[in-house]
Amino acid sequence: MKIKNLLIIAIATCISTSILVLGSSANPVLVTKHSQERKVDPLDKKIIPIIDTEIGSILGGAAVTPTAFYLVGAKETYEYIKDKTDRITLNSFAPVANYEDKLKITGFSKAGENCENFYGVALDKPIKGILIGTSGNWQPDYPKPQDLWKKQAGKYWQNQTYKKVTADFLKTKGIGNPKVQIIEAKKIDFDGDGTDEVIINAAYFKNKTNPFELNPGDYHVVFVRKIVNGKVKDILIEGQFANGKDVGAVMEHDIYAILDLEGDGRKEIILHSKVPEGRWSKVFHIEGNGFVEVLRTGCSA
Ligand SMILES: [Ca+2]
Ligand SMILES: [Ca+2]
Repeated sequence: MKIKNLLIIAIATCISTSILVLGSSANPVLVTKHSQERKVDPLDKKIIPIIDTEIGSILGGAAVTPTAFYLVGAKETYEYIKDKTDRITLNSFAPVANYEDKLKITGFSKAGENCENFYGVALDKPIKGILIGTSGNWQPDYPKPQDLWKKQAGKYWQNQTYKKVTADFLKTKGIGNPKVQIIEAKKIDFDGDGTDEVIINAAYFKNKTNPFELNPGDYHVVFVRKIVNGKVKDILIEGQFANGKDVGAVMEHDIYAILDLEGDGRKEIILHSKVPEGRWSKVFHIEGNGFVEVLRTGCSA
């Protein structure tokens, strides 16, 4: 059985465990793995590039071998694709999926001094979004996240239940009397267990005129509310809390995309984060009942 078929079966059956044994013992075993800059079996491996054109860089890659598929970092992806660009075609997968628009890589650019995992990419068309190589033979055919509240300048979600949930979570992070401002909220089944999770993005900054200084009570938080063993659990994705201990500049996050980047049936969160003089794209992967950052690219001034 070809790896292409294996991938399709894996996605169609929405695997929820990390190991899927297909058919009899004579058939291959499909294993999924996740970690950053992972050690890789080089045998017959191919790496499907994942590019974030908002940042203008390789975000990482989906590595496919006869026995595994998993995410790898930008450096490893760049090394693999740098002399194969004529054979690579990309589709836009998020925020708007557009399978018709085929894109080609026309060149690479060097990173500036204050960049992390930055491998700049030039394309033949000016498209904004997350692009994935088409040779992975999977499509993110999951239901799109349901927008409970869409981002609107100066307007916040007034749902009393989720305002209380957010306030209670902020209190656990040392924000005693939080001013709750929910910027965006989405519902989706991240891990394919049949139950939706809710992701909340909330922030309050008393005074943004000096973005290098936080005031007590300032915060920005992205968290996921998930049912774990019949009980709700709030899981921190990214956060900054001016609670007397955590200091820093104003940092803002956008839930840029929710997408299964490597086709293992679990959706990754792609956050865009910015500080006054820098911005990053970060990928968080659901692992058990938590989320771990697995990829990051970006630069500061
Ligand atoms: Ca779920
Ligand atoms: Ca995934």
